[in-house]
Amino acid sequence: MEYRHQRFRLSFGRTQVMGIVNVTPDSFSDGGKFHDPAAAATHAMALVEQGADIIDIGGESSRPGAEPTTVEEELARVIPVIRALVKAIPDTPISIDTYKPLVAQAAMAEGAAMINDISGLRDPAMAALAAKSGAPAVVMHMKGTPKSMQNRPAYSDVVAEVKSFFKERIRTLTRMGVEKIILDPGIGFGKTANHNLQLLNRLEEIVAFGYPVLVGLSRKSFIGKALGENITDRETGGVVANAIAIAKGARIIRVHDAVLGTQTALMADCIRLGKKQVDRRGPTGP
Ligand code: HH2
Repeated sequence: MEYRHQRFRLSFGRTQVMGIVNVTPDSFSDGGKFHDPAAAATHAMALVEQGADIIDIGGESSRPGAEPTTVEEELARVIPVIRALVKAIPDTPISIDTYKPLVAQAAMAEGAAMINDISGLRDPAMAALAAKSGAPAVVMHMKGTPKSMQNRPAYSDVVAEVKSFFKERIRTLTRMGVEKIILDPGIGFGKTANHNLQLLNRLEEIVAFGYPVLVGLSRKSFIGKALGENITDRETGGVVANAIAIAKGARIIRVHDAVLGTQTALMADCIRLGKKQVDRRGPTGP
């Protein structure tokens, strides 16, 4: 399966690595590091150099308890970075991590080629924008909002609830003309560590919808919780979790560390496909 948009081709024969660039002062693992547009652009170029296929730019933290950012502030953070990157890395699709249609629209006017919406395109204006532009759109499941989502999240069956959310979203969005849907269970968004583990354990059930599945688990707290109280380094746990997600059918992994991410994708793809030399330089670009 592949999604073509403008000059880009996202081919899901191999796992796509999405490198995270948070242009925020308060993101949970790298807040403040790339707040300056020049630092963010340099970091994005390094991620591409290390093998990232897609760059995901976000201007508002969605960590638990985070306060929303205004449209003006979010635009001021992300637009200069997108402008710089469209020139510097024209072969790499830029994804805009926002649930605000005005931010997505401005980002796409500057050359962003993909929408990553943690609210699952619940705002009809966002769905309309995805339909009109034809851009691939990540539809993520989140229970509540970042401000409140970790206040005792409860489900009778988390996987069943996420699946019924996707069922409704797919029906509504395809009716509105959104074709290039990517599903994301939303690891850590209104979920306990056990909920996250159940979603990963039963990821095949989400893959069964027939759309590409993205997982964003990099450095999240369920890894630290699974490995023990004092763990500060969550990278090894993230590599294992991403590899298992790929084995279960995930085709995009969203990562902070592109060296580890591309090695994970390559190794997991080699085993999954039963052959070496999976072409990591295969097309996502022109
Ligand atoms: N996770 C985060 C942000 N955006 N988008 C998708 N599709 N899936 C995710 O799991 C996801 C996401 C949170 O991680 P991060 O960007 O590192 O932190 P913050 O939200 O604090 O900026």
